[in-house]
Amino acid sequence: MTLTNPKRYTVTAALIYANGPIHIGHLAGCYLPADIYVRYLRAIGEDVVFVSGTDEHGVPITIKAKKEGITPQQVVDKYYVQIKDSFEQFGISFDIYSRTSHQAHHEESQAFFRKLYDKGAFIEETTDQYYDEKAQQFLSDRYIVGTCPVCANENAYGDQCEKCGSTLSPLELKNPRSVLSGEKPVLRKTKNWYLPLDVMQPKIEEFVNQHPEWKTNVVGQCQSWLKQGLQPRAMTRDLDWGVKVPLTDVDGKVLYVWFDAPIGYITFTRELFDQINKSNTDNTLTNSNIAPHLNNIKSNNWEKYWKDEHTKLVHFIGKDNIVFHCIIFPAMLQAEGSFILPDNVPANEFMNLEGDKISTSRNWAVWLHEYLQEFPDKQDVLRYTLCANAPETKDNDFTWKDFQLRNNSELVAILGNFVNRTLVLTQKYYDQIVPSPLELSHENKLILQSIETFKENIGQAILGFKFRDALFELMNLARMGNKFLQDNAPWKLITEEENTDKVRQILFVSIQICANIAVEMEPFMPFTAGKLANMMNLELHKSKDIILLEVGHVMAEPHLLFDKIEDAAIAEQVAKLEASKAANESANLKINEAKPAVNFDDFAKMDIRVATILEAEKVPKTQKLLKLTLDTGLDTRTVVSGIAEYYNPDDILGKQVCLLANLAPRAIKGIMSQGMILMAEDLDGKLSFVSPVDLKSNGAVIS
Ligand code: B3M
Ligand code: ZN
Repeated sequence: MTLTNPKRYTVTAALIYANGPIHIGHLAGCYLPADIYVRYLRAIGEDVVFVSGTDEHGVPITIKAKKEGITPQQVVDKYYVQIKDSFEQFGISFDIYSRTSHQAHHEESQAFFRKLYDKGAFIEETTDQYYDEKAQQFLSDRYIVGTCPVCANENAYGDQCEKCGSTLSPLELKNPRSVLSGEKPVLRKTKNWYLPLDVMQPKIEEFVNQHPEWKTNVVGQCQSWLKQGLQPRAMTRDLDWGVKVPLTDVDGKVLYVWFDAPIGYITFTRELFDQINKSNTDNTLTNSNIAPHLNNIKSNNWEKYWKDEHTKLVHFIGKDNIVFHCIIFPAMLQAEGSFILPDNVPANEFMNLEGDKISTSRNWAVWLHEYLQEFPDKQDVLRYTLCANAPETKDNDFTWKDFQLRNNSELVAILGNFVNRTLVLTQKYYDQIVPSPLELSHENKLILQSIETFKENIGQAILGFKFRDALFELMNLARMGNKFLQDNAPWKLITEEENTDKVRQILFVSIQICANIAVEMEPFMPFTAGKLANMMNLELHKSKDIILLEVGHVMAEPHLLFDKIEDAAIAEQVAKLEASKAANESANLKINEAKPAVNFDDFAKMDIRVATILEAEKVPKTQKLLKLTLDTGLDTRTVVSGIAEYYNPDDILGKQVCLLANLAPRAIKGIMSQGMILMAEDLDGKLSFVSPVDLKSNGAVIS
């Protein structure tokens, strides 16, 4: 049962770990749909706060710090700024973008924990946990990897298998190893505080069952969890990075990151209101992490947004966060008792890239900060492509070809073309002034009325979290406009005196379609909407009705809304991805292990000398072998060498090489080989000669 006619909305977007930059998968999965939803709510005048920030605790942060040889604080400081800036430039319109490392958040989540503790909501348990003796540290969550008991993926994490999506606990992993040292961990006893989700299950189930309207993928995951039966889950960890457990006599323990992170939504809402209220008294908005849309924040009390049952709480997340937002966080909220529960959790599936899973470690991603540099002023093209192709019901694929196609044959050819023709013709015939249609024909009236239907369809789809459908409907409005212009061809009619009335009507109607496109496109493509509104001298004011520009309204100079993206720009992006694939492949090659030490006498037994290749020919019926005749300084001799795949016989004549001259002779394919040419073997197995630099005498000894 969804809240009908909510009084206000609290919309959150997942608190991403501050351990790396944002990529298109994050945008498509969570941030773009959230932003479209919120922008639409604002446009229709709703009371809404839009809250997000970075998750700065948890093992992913500390692992990144170890890898880079810096402190966790340095990691989160670096990425918070980068992430916040890219979101801002991409037009994600948070009212606040904050951080879980703020003192206020530590206090908020400690108070939350304390309240549950005092109510007796936790069970205290001493259990065996994996411990890395070398690193002297308990291993929770992502500090431990091993084989997934469900799908046999060898690199499953202690909390989750990314291959099959199973949620795990470290003790379930087969062949566990420590991420810190690679060693097999041992078991040690430690005390932690658990939420008895098994006992809490009936209430959680009741809550989930109240929401059959949630997206199928979300309901599906919840039901499969509930069916398996919930297990008690530890809400504390033996770690030194995070929010300290607010109890006496507990050292080296912090709150589980999934306990404190969702409380961040609450902390940040409070922080937003603290700052707004403060600025009302001293007239300054000092903190750069807030950009409140004050017209749409109609109360000055944060509690209205978290404790009033007429508030609709919506969490936008990616599918890997479903259980935490639909089961664990609601269970925490139920146990606490004073907060509302989420009304909807519209989780998307994953966006892949060029047929392959997006991966930070393999650098297989389109990074937002790079995109913004390489395609400045094209935020909306990416917003459009990601929304048109959003992974709403299943995983989807982003390709650069599709990006180009969507820009060139949809944005440029349909939307841009329609708007441009309308505005350029109006400029040409009527000096940018909305012409009087006199009396509108029946057909024209119908067209104007149909705008209302488009508008309604778009709104319904957005409120139902069907953003692809909504965008498609917006494009249909542009398609209708294009067809209307094409069918009526005002550029032909204008030459005939008796048809000038018709031309005025056609352009009057087209202008109205353009104006409504500007309004309707704002949630999806806010930059272009702003550009179009400027060109039409139009304020994108809040209105539930369609807008009609008055006769005589003067518009500004028209410019192109979109331009074509050329093949070269796309080829550059594809080449960049190919380079990262190649880099990965070579990084995956393994260096051979070191051999045991030898003493000098062992080495001195080898008679290694410089020799020159006099003749070379392929050994018949073999792929790999060359028969070489060598001048060794001592003699002229034959050596068979497995290098035919790497060298042409003709190319190596006269080449100096190094020869192990006293290797016992042996017959290879019927040829007596007297020694062995030294070769360097590259990591990919490719062989190349080891040759003396500059030396010319055969028989020179290598020692
Ligand atoms: N930081 C996981 C993630 O970045 C986690 C989300 C928290 S939302 C409260 O995907
Ligand atoms: Zn698995």
